[in-house]
Amino acid sequence: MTDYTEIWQKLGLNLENHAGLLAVLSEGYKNIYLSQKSRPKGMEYFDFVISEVHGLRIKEIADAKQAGRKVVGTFCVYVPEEIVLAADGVCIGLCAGAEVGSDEAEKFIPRNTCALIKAFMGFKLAGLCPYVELTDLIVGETTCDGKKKAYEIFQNITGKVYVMEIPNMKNEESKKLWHAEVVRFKETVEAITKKTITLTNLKKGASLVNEKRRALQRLSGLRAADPAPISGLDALLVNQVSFYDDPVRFTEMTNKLCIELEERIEKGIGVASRGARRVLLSGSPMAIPNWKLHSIIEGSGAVVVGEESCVGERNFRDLLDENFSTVEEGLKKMADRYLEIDCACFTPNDERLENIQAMTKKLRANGVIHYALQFCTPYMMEAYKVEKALGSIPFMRMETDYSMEDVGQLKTRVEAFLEMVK
Ligand code: BJ8
Repeated sequence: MTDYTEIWQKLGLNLENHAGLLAVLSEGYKNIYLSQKSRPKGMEYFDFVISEVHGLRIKEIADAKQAGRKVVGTFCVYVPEEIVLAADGVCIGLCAGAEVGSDEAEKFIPRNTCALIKAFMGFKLAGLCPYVELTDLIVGETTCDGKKKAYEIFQNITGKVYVMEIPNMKNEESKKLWHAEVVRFKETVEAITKKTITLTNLKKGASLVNEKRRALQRLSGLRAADPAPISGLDALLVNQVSFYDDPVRFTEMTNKLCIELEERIEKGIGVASRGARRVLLSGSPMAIPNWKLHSIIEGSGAVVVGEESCVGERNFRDLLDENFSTVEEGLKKMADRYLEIDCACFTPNDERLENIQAMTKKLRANGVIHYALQFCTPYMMEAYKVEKALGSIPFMRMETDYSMEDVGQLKTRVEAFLEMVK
């Protein structure tokens, strides 16, 4: 195995804690992922990516930086990746899905902050995130209150935070504001990368991101089959990796996986038996390595067939219309495309309800579990409307965080819910 200590050292990581983190991650992965039965062979690539998540991928990004490319970190699917790629930058998601560095984070932010925010602060403060260290720009957004205020503190800590103003409504005035924000972001990326975004490279960026979205849409569509050709755990992993991996390679490997899944469907091969209970998960995003709920549900004999989440459908549902003939027109279409995203931070947000209904139908889900991270007010609040919109479809809400303390309790609730779904 390659030794990456030198890179980690240069990035200023806490080597002792980092070794501990990798050991826990690798053990967890072995128990949750490698123990699954009947996995598609195409998942070997994603296993490899995880085994190298702080290794080879970090080296690739460090090499790209050496070659003069800039690295942009993001926390939200509203940030247009196309713009970063158009300027030959590297775009990476910085959300974290493990309870790490909470004590450190709680010196800056309240205890009752959602786990996702605590984790990205904690990873940085405990010296455990090579991605944050590699970034030239960290893009925040005015979505939920927790993130908005945490970015102010994160700016004090890192000195490289830039915030995009995301409106709370989708009226004409909000659209204008958001369009101006997309233009401002383009100018910021140009200034950081010292590259001009031309029509040609904007179209290239748009095409790369759309291809990635198409591959994820293809994967999502295949999960409608019964028996399900891939576990929810594996599909979640592919979605999580989409935020870190090289986009061209990721798209190629996801499409390759989809070819294998198509063959499986044709032969009737699945990860669970035909007629197994099918669950749609809806709500807050699940960043790597947050595999907790999928693992509980699939460990109870059901299969997760979709994620109505930003680490899932919300990230790839809409393509960008590539039919534009000026940079200005491209940015306008981009602003429109991103404002279609149905995050619970918006009001009203009825399109999310329609999307959940459509997904439930398309994926032939027998029940919906609404997942909200504790203290994630937008999603916790919206659960009420989701339940109403689903009518007689079995529905359960869950609120949890990244700790493992409530696993037993959640398992009992999931098992009781699955009885209803039968
Ligand atoms: S578009 S869901 S990625 S904001 S879980 S930090 S909302 S308290 S992550 Fe999100 Fe963009 Fe919306 Fe998607 Fe706040 Fe909730 Fe925590 Fe969250």
